[in-house]
Amino acid sequence: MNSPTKMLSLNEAAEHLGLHYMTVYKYVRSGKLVGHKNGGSWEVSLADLDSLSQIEPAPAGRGHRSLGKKSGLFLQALLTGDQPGSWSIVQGAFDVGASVEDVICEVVVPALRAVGDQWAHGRLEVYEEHRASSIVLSILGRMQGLPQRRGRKRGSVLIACPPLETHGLPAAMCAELVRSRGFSPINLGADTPVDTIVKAALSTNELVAIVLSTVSSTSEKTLIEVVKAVHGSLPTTPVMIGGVWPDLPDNVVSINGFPSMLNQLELLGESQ
Ligand code: B12
Repeated sequence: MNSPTKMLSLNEAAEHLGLHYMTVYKYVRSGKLVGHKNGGSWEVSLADLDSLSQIEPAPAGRGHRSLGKKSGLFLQALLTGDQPGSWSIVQGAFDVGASVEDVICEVVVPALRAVGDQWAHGRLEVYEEHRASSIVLSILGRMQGLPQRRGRKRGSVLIACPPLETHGLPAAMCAELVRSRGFSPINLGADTPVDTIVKAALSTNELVAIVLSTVSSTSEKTLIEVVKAVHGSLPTTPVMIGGVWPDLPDNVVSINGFPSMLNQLELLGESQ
């Protein structure tokens, strides 16, 4: 005999998914989740909840198989502007042993890419993308309060977006990744003038490297200008640039992906 379908109230469903009540309510109102009226209240079936949380399957990843599922939930929370729910998904990932790197690379970045794709296909309003970005920024801020790696500090990493690059989020992600490995990040953020990057580098003690933060639309010409200016004043300081750019000078370390950035920094940290 089939066991009867277990029904949950929206509060119970929100707790089950680690989301805010309003997020689950919006799922029901928008038809994303089938709701059933029981008296005056909505209920949803546990089976439907479990299939909802399997949307957005895991990217090929290392270890934490549940993180792809969390990325899907995180995306839904971002899209509904559910800040507490977004943090509770991230917190849940830390609770099952995920690292800052796992969370950023396997939960946050795939969700942001999906936000970008949905915006590009006209399925998201600009305000929804801005709201999602500001939630991610607040989450990265909360990560600063996590217990820090013990042991001696491993030097500083200067992070900046080149002039005109307004996508500051990857730079903020770099800062938390670098911090999680025991380096001290100095993040100058979006659209940083070239001479400011050079001045900041000259005044930083124990500078291990400069990371120029990019997205796919960053101007390569501007990146080259920054590299020239930095190497004019600090010829031996390693400059790392995120992404694959065909025309960069040979003395630049090209880093394809955050794990590659961390590996390169580990090598530089050891050689100092
Ligand atoms: C959030 C966001 C915004 C926010 C920025 C908030 C902030 N403070 O950063 C807002 C809403 C403001 C915004 C604005 C714009 N955005 Co926007 N944005 C995004 C979004 C959704 C996420 C960016 C992000 O943080 N990604 C996380 C990074 C880590 O992932 P990634 O970019 O996919 O990966 C690259 C990097 O990882 C890099 N990389 C590789 N290795 C390494 C290593 C390191 C260390 C680093 C740092 C990087 C790196 O290479 C990867 C591939 O290129 C992306 C979508 C996306 N796919 O990313 C669009 C996206 C970058 N934006 C885009 C566009 C077009 C814009 C606007 C021009 C839109 C407009 N017409 O107004 C404006 C820019 C205005 C301006 N004057 O500059 C496009 C760029 C398309 C292109 N190639 O030309 C994207 C890809 C969206 C899309 N699918 O079309 N955006």
